[in-house]
Amino acid sequence: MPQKPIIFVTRRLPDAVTHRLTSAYEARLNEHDGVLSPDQLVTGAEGADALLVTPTDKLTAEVIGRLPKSVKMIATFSVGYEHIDLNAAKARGLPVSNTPDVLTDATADIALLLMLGAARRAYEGERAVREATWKSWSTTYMLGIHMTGKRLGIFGMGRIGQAVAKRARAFDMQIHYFNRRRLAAHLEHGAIYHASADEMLPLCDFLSINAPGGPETHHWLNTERIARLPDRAIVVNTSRGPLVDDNGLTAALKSGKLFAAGLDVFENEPNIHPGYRELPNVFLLPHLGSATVETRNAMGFKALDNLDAFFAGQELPDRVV
Ligand code: 8YV
Repeated sequence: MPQKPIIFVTRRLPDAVTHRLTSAYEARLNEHDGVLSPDQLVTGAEGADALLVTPTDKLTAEVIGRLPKSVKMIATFSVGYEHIDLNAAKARGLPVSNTPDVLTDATADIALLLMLGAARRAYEGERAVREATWKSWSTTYMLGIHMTGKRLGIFGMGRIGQAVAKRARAFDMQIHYFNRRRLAAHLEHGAIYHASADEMLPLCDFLSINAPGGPETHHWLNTERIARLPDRAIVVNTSRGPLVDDNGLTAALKSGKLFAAGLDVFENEPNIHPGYRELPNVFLLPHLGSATVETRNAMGFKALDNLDAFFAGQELPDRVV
């Protein structure tokens, strides 16, 4: 029987995924699930035919350059791939796959949770009940901002942005969007396209960030852009933390320029900007966008589909490079 390909798996995977992985491959697992250093990534890859990685693995040009020759493919357990230097992978002839589509709904659900949580003061309310500081019902107690019927701006109208829009339409929101390219008319469902994100910002009672990370969008939401938003706007981010300049956002939440924010992703996770922890008007989640049993299994299976295709000599279904 031919030898099974060796897969170096950098983080622990859901059980169902590990089961399928280990029946098809010789899997080198990270039982402790610790985040691996560049040296550990290189050492762990010794003799492996492919890597199954996650966004906590920083596959810089330097790390990719040091990978052993045995490595022939990289599959990432994520839709985002800004943690992989694609040019370096391409230069080495290493195909890279990701896991689009299967996490779209789960991530869009979290965006809506953040919008409601921020607008309706879910964190403050939860805390008041738990800490018994809630004394009595009153007509003016803990008033939030109405979401139904408001204008929502979506920065990045890819799969997840469109799924956010679909959900927001159920709240009768008027959808505005910025995207590098305008969507085909049948995908817009009435959403209003803006060729300039800066011109869209003054119309956003709510702003949802759904664009990919990377150098092009680094600190996109900065103090100047926040100033363009209407006063008391609400910002949510389910894409990548570095799209937001944390100093600018914390200052705007503190000053009251923004009513609230909802954040599932942060620069330098999990060591987030300490200012957020102090603010009552930010609803915080620990990168749970795709964190459902169904979604994480589907992401793992998709990564395996790509590895299977590669080792069968077929085209990768989700090839990034
Ligand atoms: C994942 C994500 O949970 O897929 C992505 O790009 O950001 C998340 O939803 C995370 O990357 C873990 O693999």
